[in-house]
Amino acid sequence: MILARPIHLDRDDDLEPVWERIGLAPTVRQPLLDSLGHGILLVTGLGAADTRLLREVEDPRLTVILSDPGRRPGGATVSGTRAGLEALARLAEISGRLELARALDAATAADVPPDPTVLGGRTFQWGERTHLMGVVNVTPDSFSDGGRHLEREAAVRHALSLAEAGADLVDVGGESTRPGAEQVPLQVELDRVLPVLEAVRARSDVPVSIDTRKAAVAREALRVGAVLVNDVSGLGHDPALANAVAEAGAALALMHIQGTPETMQADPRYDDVVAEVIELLSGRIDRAVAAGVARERIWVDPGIGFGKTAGHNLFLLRHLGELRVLGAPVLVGTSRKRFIGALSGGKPPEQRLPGSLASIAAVAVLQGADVVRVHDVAEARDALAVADAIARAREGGDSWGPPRG
Ligand code: HH2
Repeated sequence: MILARPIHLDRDDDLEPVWERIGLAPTVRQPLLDSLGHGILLVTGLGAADTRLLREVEDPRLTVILSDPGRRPGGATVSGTRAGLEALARLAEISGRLELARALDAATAADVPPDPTVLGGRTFQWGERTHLMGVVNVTPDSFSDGGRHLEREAAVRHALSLAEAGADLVDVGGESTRPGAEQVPLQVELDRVLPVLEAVRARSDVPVSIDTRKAAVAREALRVGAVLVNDVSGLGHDPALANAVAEAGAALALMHIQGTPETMQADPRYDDVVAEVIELLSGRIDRAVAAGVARERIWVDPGIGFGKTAGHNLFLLRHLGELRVLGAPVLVGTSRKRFIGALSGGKPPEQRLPGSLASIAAVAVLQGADVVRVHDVAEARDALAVADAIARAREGGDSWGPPRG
């Protein structure tokens, strides 16, 4: 697969207010943006014809650096103005290099927020702030809160309190997917989650997602009012899950995992973890769409801790924005995970809140995530309010001195 990833992509909204501040007319600003907006793309998976096309580029707006000639598949970095990168995509298109053209288009559009997702009565408008998915584990053995909400009323009360604290949606799960966890029989999982879903739907209008790998659980959960299926196997466990989502017109979160929860932490290995996560998710999006799921209702998740070392997790979080080439909202779950305990001196799950908040603030400032999946919604809400405000503080106003005129 040819993959073009933005290593760096200037955001137009950094430059606009500066130019407004110095009094440049809008008609002058746009051509300037086209000539100055700058990007560096990493392009991998190139065939011989794609490499040839890139070698022959003679555009003064672009610098192309190609991998060693003998390397297959080939790679390149392409840097230059936005207008130059867009012109290269058109050149690839008219030269019949359609996969390269599509990859370049996806990379240059990576800073455009995906279309909004409507879930239940709520519209999730991407790009404006980081949204919160609150975790409700109806399990005896989840790694951080196993057994606390196994009883139906405790789980329902917990879900309602997360909604009250500001969760944009709550994610109900009846099977732990912690490293080494064994599968839960279908009927046990159904008995855990269905009564909770029904009660939450009856007592709140918060959208509810079902965290399951099983099509039969997804189907029943959607029937009683869940609006999104969160599949940590990314359709790798039960392909019929996509049909259940399609039939209900529901939304689908596809997570990346290497291996299965039983085995995933044995010896996770990647040559290029970001590329491999993007490529697998891209294939799974196609699989979901082929089964009838609406493309604009699919979210993606890199699967932090699912077949990854601490180093893989950190690198993925630092480069999370590159998942934007998939054109889908990005969901990420770091809350209380093992790498956070390790980084904070070996703390157990119940002492990982400060580290968890730091991780969501970091991804919010880097603007890599649209939704973060957390156990501690009230605390996360405050952390994100601050981090999102810092990330978006580019409106001009006092920042650029006293108003003109
Ligand atoms: N992490 C867990 C479970 N589901 N879903 C998505 N989309 N992304 C994640 O990172 C993710 C997830 C693991 O956390 P938790 O539910 O608290 O633990 P357990 O699997 O032990 O129940």
